[in-house]
Amino acid sequence: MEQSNSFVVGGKSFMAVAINCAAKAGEWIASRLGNHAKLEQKLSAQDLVTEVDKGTERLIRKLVHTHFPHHSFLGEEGVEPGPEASAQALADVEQEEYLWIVDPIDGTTNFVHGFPYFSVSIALAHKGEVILGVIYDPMKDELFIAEKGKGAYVHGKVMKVSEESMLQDSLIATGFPADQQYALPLNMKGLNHLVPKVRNVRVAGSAALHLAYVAAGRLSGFWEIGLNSWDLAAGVLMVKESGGEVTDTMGQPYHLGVRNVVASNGSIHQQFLQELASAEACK
Ligand code: 2AM
Ligand code: CA
Repeated sequence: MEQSNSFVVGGKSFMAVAINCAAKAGEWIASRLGNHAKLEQKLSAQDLVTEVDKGTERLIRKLVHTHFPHHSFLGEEGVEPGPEASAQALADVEQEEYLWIVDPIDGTTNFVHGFPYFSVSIALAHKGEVILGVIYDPMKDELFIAEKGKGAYVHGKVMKVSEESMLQDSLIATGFPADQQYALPLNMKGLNHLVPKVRNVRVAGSAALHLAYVAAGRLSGFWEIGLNSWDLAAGVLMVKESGGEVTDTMGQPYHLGVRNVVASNGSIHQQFLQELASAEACK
């Protein structure tokens, strides 16, 4: 891929470092599948972390700081569980010049159960705007990349969103949030309403990979309530650079603080938002 000179520091481009991080992290994660020693619950039995999540985040942080020692870093495992802590951690660094936003394993529940659908998600934001995203699926050895203004690629092939123009022809995805007070009931309302209106719904367990699949045209759309910046940042850029649309569930533009997201091929976006609104499943 062509690199702009402004993206090159000390000979290594941001994208080269991001890809290197994702590949190394993915290799390490795959080697520990079915072989992780320690499992901890965060907020609930649905909210898990292993020593592999933590080790992978350390690996990525170290590699990023080797090349870019002055860049800021926001990773899931460096933040206390819960939406308030996430919002505060983001607010603390959001306006930094360069901020790496990392989810070392997106889909930890799948990783723990040996269900082969999880990913490494790495984004780079410049003054609050995402300029680069890399998502790596180590089980399929699939690398999805996007650079702002330069398109999105899976293994070197240009990605393009799907062409469905009606919800009834659409395959969409969502996730069941761990937060059972607020996020889960809202998502269930949307799910109940949407299932009969779309071709089908998939709930595969990694928000980042769902977004990469929307970008690749394998899913027509995705929505979920209660996500964090590290689940979304890389995948959102990917969807946009593949010709799709991303907003919050109220139809407002995406920014790093968005937790309730709707991503689609663009053609179904308004209908998707309208159905969520009529289900009162937006907020
Ligand atoms: P994770 O595996 O990195 O935690 C599945 O619905 C999606 O929700 C996954 O991307 C998962 O990311 C994320 N997720 C799981 N627990 C969560 C929590 N407590 N808060 C926010 N997102 C969560
Ligand atoms: Ca994670």
